[in-house]
Amino acid sequence: PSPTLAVVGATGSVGTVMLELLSSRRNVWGEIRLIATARSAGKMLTCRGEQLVVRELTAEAFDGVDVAMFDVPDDVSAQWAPVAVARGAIVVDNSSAFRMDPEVPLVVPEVNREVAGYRPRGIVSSANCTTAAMIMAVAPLHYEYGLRELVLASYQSASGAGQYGIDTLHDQLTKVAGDRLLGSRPGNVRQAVGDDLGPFPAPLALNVVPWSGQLADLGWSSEELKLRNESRKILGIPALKVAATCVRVPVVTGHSVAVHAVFASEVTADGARQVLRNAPGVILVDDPEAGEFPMPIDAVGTDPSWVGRIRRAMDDPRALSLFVTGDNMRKGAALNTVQIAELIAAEISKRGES
Ligand code: 11C
Repeated sequence: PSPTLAVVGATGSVGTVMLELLSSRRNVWGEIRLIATARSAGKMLTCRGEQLVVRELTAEAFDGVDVAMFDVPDDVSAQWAPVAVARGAIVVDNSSAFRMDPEVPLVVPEVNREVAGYRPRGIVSSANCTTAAMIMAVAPLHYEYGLRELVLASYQSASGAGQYGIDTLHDQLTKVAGDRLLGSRPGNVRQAVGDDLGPFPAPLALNVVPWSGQLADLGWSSEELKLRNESRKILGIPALKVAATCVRVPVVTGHSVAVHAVFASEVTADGARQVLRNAPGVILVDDPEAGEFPMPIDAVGTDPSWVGRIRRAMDDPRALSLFVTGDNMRKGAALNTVQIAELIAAEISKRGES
């Protein structure tokens, strides 16, 4: 029999994309069970053309489940993933709760699928959305040239902060539309937007906000440290030098990263383009003359990381600058999690055959 899948957090914005993907990808699952907190239990959602009722998150909900995908806040994952494992499920978790646990593999299948099988805690973590988009482009370049250092600046969309983030951005855009003086006088955007900043620390409409996540050590944000720690773990370079600045921009969906990567050996822009043309899950969009750049408005709703603006550094023959954009709800979240779950489904099915 095909394995049973649970989707925990099925009613959230990433959960919604998970159900779309499960409806459109090759069907490897038997039963699909939708699970959410008590507030959403009882709702009906469509998956694979079937109407399914959302069950409440309880220990019993995991009975008979082979693989459970979690997209819930960190504290909910921390509490409930071990419960699902105790009930016999393998958990694929998209929160940051377990990503840096040495006994939990952190997986981006195109890059390090081989580590997904070693999971002593029964949990596999899916990478942070900004890391996932960026690493898809950087990993193949690392295998070719030997990565030494990353300097990153992110341009993260509102949907990284969930439906609340999307709603907040749209509400603010409505408030600022039409007034042509907004943005040309100090404070007038803040005044027009008002006090409702949603999940962001400042108005996002007509602005960029150099902040995402929580305050961590020495002024770094948690999101910036995730980029550093997760890149090191996924690429298996524990001492990789990484300096990241994470910035929220008024984009609905699609996280972008400006990457400056320093390698052990000399690089060429054409060589890098060739590597990326052949890389799985990457689309090369690099023709500035024709106005073709990787941009969130084009990448939204697609699976790959879009890469372009590839240049060799003027002052260092071992360094490349490039720009990456990906749909943070897909490769950055739902898609990567579904891909990992599919790897495990294949493992289970193979075991069943032997
Ligand atoms: C954001 N990247 O854009 C965050 C959201 O570690 O999975 C995802 C947080 C995470 O706000």
